[in-house]
Amino acid sequence: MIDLYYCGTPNGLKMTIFMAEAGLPHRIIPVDLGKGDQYKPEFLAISPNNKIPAMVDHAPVDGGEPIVLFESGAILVYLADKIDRFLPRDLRGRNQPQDLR
Ligand SMILES: N[C@@H](CCC(=O)N[C@@H](CS)C(=O)NCC(=O)O)C(=O)O
Repeated sequence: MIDLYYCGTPNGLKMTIFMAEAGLPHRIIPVDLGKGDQYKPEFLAISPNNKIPAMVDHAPVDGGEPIVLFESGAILVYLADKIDRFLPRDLRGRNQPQDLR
């Protein structure tokens, strides 16, 4: 299971859109930015820059200890890699714009 530390801001919504597209089971852990939840020690232990989104993957593909990540870009790359979708493996597919015509 993936714990997603979330608030309904654009950076939070990136995550829920990705989760829906990927069909990844996850649990939302609400972080109320208006109330200052992002400064609580338990959240800072996961996201030291006091920002959402952050996540804990309790079932990483290597079967090892949970993976803790913050920063939306890093999380998106991690999740795409985890499910082997949305992120081409080859150098040019991954780094050059695709012709979508
Ligand atoms: N570069 C970060 C930006 C994250 C970010 O700015 N998160 C905002 C909400 S959209 C936040 O948590 N702000 C709380 C704060 O700065 O106290 C990312 O892409 O994840």
